[in-house]
Amino acid sequence: MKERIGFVAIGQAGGNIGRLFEKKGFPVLHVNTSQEDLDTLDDVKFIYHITGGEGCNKDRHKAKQLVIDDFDNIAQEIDLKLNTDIVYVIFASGGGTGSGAGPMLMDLLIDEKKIVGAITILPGTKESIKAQINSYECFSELIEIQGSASVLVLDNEKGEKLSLNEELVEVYQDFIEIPEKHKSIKGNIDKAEMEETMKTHGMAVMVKAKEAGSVGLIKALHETSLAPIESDGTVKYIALSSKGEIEVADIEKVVGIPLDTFQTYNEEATVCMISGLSYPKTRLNAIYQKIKDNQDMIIKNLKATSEMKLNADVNFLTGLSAHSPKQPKDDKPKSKRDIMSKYFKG
Ligand SMILES: Nc1nc2c(ncn2[C@@H]2O[C@H](COP(=O)(O)OP(=O)(O)OP(=O)(O)O)[C@@H](O)[C@H]2O)c(=O)[nH]1
Ligand SMILES: [Mg+2]
Repeated sequence: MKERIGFVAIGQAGGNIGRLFEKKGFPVLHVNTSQEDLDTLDDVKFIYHITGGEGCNKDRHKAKQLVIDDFDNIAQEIDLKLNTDIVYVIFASGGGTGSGAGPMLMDLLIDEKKIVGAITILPGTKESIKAQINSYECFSELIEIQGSASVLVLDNEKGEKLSLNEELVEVYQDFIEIPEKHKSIKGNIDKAEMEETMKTHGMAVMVKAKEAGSVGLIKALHETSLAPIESDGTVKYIALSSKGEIEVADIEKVVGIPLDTFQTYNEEATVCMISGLSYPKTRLNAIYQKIKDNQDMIIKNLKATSEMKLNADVNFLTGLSAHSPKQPKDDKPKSKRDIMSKYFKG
């Protein structure tokens, strides 16, 4: 399965996670606006420095503009380096480069008929207001991308960043290996079922439980370092290799009733992917609330250095960016221009 899945790792966090996937044997293209950040990835194979980029210092607009201006080269690089069925774009939502470039790049690649999922990261609750604002804006774009495949959301509130990276890549790798490694007369999961689960739109979780049976899996779902599953019952597929007997009905009580369940068995650990979930509303609402709670202070501080006004709601700081967007050039196909324009609304 590994050769069927490629990763575009954007920004610092994307790079850190991408490098781990590369070590596991997946094809990875590392993209950044900052040459300095790319220089920290001295052991990776494919690197692309976005033309004209000098880092984005948490400015999502800057990243978007750079992607617009260099999209043809980025797309060409992805075609050359990642000849895979599915592409996952990896980016933190709280920074500038990955957060700004990630959703728009996904949208543009989907327009090229690619199957595109994402691995993204929520900032910890104690991170800066700027990180929270970027994250909220990033998710508001991500949620609008109707044609995307599964989106895994790491939650930095759940632990130390680098350990979270390791954990995610390990469970991802274990999941991908199910068709090759786990075979049972009681049932198998084939590659088509794996792909169906991964290509499904919406948030997804992947967990691993050493403890056998339903109890182990339910505990893993509660303790996951991915964003928590909403209790609204939205779910499409469960793909599961169980250690011991797992009653799907027990899992349905936690995640809702899926359209289909693919199940096989093994003796080491339960590995499970659940896809077609809704986005982490509760967590995103808390981010929104934190921004709102601090809005007066932000406005006051920004007014002290800028005469411009703060826009309401989602595009919290639009207009205060030092970089007002240039419209995409006319030489791009209309669908691309429409997508690009969408990311500069507000
Ligand atoms: N889980 C995890 N989170 C990370 C890692 N590195 C940074 N972060 C988080 O990612 C956010 C910052 O994003 P970065 O990836 O550093 O930013 P960037 O995309 O390089 O963008 P700029 O440097 O602002 O241009 C913050 O919320 C950090 O906590 C990492 O390796 N793992
Ligand atoms: Mg960076």
